[in-house]
Amino acid sequence: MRIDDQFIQSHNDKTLPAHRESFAHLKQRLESKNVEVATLIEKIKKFQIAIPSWALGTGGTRFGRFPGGGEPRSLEEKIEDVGLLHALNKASGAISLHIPWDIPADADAIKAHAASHGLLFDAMNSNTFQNQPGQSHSYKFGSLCHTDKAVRDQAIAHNKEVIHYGKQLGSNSLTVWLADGSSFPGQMNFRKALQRTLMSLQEIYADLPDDWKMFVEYKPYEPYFYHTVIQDWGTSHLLARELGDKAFTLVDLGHHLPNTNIEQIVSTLMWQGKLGGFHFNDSKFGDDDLTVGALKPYQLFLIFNELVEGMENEEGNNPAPAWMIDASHNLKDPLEDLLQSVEAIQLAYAQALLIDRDALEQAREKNDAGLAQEIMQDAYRTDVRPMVAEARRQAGASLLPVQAYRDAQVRKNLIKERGSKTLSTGL
Ligand SMILES: [Mn+2]
Repeated sequence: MRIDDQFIQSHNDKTLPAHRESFAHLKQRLESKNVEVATLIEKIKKFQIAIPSWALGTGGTRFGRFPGGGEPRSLEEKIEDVGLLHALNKASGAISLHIPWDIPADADAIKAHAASHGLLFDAMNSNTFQNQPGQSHSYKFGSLCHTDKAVRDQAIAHNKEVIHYGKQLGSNSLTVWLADGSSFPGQMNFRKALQRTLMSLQEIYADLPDDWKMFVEYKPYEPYFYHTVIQDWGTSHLLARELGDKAFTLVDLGHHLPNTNIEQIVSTLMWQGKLGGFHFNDSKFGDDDLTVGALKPYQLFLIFNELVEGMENEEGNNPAPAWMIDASHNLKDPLEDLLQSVEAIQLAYAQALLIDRDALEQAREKNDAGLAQEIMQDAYRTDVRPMVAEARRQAGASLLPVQAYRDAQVRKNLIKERGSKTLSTGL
């Protein structure tokens, strides 16, 4: 199924008068405060968030999985699903693949298929947290950190294979998330496990093309419950520093213990030019992988405040981070959920762009905590939905992506095309 421009246009026409009125009102209010609305809209239009191939089907918990039907059965269909999202919001112009779930049989054909939907290939993801059929060695006790060199070599070779596929597709980055760790005190030598991980990453890094980046993701617990080898941003940053200029830390919102000040981590990494990528999701307890902005939109705004500061700071040397949603869909329609996530990201970004940075700096210099809060919350409490909708309209996207998705009866059509009992590869 494809959604064409004509559908978007006629769907927009229905709500255009109401949109124009609310946008004009917001524009007037912002321009009275000397905000350059047209400039902000251009920034919002350019902001693209990659969709991971594994978020397109029903996820699950360790207790069960309740598929909703019409899920993509192949890499081609995953690309088509992201194409639907991109047609609706013009902000999901890239797909992030996972190997071995998404091995392209014919890379040129896959590339052309993606291009026909206006999509590029974002970071490639390796998988050493599962054993694959026919695999010689088990990752039960780790991969890049493993005590047995043969297991480490197998994991290194796999990552090199992922780079190989990525090169064929025109990707330019590799994300390494390791499940490696231990569940019992005393089980693993912390220092040796980290040293072995660094040595393994160095071998993968040596294979990285010059114009590629390596993102090292961290996570404090799970699937192991006592320790993970790369538990926090400091450990990831240490590895990225040791590896070299092409290696960066990747921050996943869900990979923090409760109440961690994630915005501060963002600030520090961007100062060091080492924030490579960002995985968006939301959570209440742990790595819940819920819809972005579903629970803590203010935290998301505070994070975007630091991201904007890092991106727009003239002294900043942080390369543009790679943005991706990393979520799992157990209850909601995955595509509808992803549309909601992208919109939440756009809203937080737009609100952060509204912060009066000069006034905020002055308040900070004077240690005026009250005024600083007023400035931050004035931006956060501005309803920027008409501005984000206008950015979408100008980009040829839908004013109301979720409503348009429903009105186009996308899921019903996908079930008709693919069947009600489909299994997305890898899930
Ligand atoms: Mn992640």
